[in-house]
Amino acid sequence: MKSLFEPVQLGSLTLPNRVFMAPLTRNRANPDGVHSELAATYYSQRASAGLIVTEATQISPMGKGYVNTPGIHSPQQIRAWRNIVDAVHGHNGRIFLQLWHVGRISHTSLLPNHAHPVAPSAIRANSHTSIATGRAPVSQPVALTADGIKETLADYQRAAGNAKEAGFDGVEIHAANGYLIDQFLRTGTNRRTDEYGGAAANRVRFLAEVVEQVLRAWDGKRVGVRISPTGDFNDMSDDNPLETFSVTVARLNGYGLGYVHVVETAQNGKGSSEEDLALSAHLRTLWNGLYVVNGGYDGPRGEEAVRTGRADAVAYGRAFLANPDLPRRLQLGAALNEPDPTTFYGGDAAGYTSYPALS
Ligand code: 8OZ
Repeated sequence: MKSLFEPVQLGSLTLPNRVFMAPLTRNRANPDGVHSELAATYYSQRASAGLIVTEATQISPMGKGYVNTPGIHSPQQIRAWRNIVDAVHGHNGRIFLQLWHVGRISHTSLLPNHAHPVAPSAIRANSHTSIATGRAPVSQPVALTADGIKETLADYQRAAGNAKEAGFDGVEIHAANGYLIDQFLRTGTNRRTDEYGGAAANRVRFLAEVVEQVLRAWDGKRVGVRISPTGDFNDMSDDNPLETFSVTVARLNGYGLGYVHVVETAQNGKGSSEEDLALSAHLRTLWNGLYVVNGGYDGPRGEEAVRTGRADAVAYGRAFLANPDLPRRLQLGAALNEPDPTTFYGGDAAGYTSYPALS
């Protein structure tokens, strides 16, 4: 019988427990996507996680979709991340960078020369983002050309190399929540008629090529992929999630990756349905690496998922945001600090580095 509080091996990396910190967008980098010292404090406070997955981090200027999110494409950004990684390692932690391209979920005011966002197909999302002046509907995207796809893949390769330069222990490819890779995967956003569209085997091609770029810099076990098979955030839909994501997971099996990280909730505020959990349980049977689940887990449900073998690890978002010492609290069954949604996105130390650990 496994427990949340037992170590697990991720290639050559020993994770001391299976309580992961989920990626959390916090919008506290500067307008150039460079983190401050405050982020080093925030992440190092949470170093007792089995694994920290950073907030989503844009691989290129075109990959940005929200105000004040960090990047991993400029020397200043890499230096700032290096400082954060050093702080986490100084507290005996392990940290993967989440590689992000938002695709159509962006706004012309955030992009170089007010460019339109790029996507597999020119379908605008019924969705909002945050820009310098506040909340705004996302802009009309343009469909990526064949050359545009090649350039984007090259951006992934550079960003993966930059993550290595910054000293990260690995990277997680963000293929969830309605961003660029997910837009390729699902039928609602992919109407392409070339080899990147149509059958599921074609829709998964872009993700597979991203993985291949990332593997030029990283050993497979140091790479995870995050998917959200039943997520509807960012106006997402798919005609057949079972088929789409079975083909996705089967294709990923060929690369010897460290883990898949499955967002099990639709993010419509309803939590995980029986259907969400059944699809996740099915994908687990198809997958040959570690299986990480996420979405509204508390301590007992997380422990049960690991004990029953439904998951190898559980990623906690809101709970980790509000409890820097979450693994210890879950193990003790201690009370948890309540997350404050008014300080999730943007702001300063309040609601970021201010949550107390148990004394
Ligand atoms: C919340 C706000 C902005 C971005 C995701 C990167 O859902 C995000 C995100 C979440 O994956």
